[in-house]
Amino acid sequence: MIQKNLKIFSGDGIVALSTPVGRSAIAVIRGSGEGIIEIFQRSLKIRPSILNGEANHSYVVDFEVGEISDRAVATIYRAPRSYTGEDMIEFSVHGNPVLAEAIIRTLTDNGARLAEPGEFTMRATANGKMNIIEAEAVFYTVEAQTERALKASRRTVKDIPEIADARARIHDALIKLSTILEFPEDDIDEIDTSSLCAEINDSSVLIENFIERAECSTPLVNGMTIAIAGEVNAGKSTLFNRILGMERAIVTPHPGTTRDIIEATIEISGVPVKILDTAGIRDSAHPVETEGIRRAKMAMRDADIVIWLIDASKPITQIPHNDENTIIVLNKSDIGVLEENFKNFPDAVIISALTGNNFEKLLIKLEEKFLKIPADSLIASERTMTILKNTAEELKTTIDAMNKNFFDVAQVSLERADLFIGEIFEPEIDGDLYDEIFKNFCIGK
Ligand SMILES: Nc1nc2c(ncn2[C@@H]2O[C@H](COP(=O)(O)OP(=O)(O)OP(=O)(O)O)[C@@H](O)[C@H]2O)c(=O)[nH]1
Ligand SMILES: [Mg+2]
Repeated sequence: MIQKNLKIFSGDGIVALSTPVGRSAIAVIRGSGEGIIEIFQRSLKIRPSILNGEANHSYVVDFEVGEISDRAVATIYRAPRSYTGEDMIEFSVHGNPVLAEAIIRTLTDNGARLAEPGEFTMRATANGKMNIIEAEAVFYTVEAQTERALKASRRTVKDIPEIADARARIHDALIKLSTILEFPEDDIDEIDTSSLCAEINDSSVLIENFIERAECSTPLVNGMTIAIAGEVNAGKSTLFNRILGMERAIVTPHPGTTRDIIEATIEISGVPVKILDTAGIRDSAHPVETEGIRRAKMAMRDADIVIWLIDASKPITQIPHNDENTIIVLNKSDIGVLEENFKNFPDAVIISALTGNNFEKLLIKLEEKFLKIPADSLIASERTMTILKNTAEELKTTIDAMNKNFFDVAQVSLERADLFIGEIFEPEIDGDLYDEIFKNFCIGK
């Protein structure tokens, strides 16, 4: 079943390389849509024929592309029992990019079209194989950089029934309320509306709970950037190396050692974190160092978190960068912290990047301040969050109106809640939705 309102999708035969481009054990070329198995059969001269291949079966076949003959495994899926809900084929060949490209070129020369990024998943959504939250979870699952992000994306799929339950309750309540309002001769005051209110309330609780658990999951998906900044010689590169657990950046006693920004990605509390080591900030006439300082300032501006490092054994010469996204760290505690630095920075974390003393405390502070993500967190896109928040808002209005016996008002807002949440389960698949969700997927997904 293909929806009428599709602008960019028509169920025609599409193909794409579904494995990464490059050399690998196997490359998988995927096809979906009307007549796709026939296109593979004809253009690749597949033997024995797979035209009558059974659904969910794989066949070892011989095929030809130009003068190349080779062997492949063809897995056949038949509509509607496939990922997209259409006829599909997955063609596994030797993982050579030249071969994969030749096959795809032959297929597109013979009537197939190159799939747009995410088009397979978009077709799955259009054909009712998955709802919007599930489709987005496909993206988050593929993109997850940490085990924690992966778990959260799969947990989200597992919890979709809660949102489906909320939707069913909203729908049910709307029908009941409309029935009540259709019979004005009955005295509404005498009608027991408490079960109706309970139903609306329950759906509201389910949705609010989902929103709350998905609210702070952005760092799990997008990761965070931490810039280590401060005066020259404060020990920034030493701290950078300690966080990484390797001698990545050059450390010397000469002030102004680091010029370029050095970047590395690690995982802290299941969050992918990009750490930047930057040039020490001071007044400098040296053009190379000046450029380094300019870049350091840009990195500080763009980072989610700044660790401003101070050599605590000396008086400071720069006013520290300090805002709600900054952690001030007094370094070189092994050679002593000046009284004035203690006094001026009472909330600072005091460490020795050289010996590692108190390093754990810095990590704990980072986690507590910026990386607090609930253990049962979910991942949802901004778009889904807006839909859910709009639904929750309408439900609140409904409950308020019900409590005041303004049943007409309640009906209008309940209707709106029903429409909002419907966008998750029966989305209008069009170019806008494609741009918002599927465009960022890999080709072949
Ligand atoms: N005693 C002591 N020395 C440290 C500590 N951290 C760094 N140092 C020393 O301080 C000097 C400068 O360290 P770096 O890590 O290069 O400092 P930086 O802030 O990156 O310096 P620039 O790149 O020049 O801005 C080196 O000699 C380090 O060994 C520390 O915790 N204790
Ligand atoms: Mg340095």
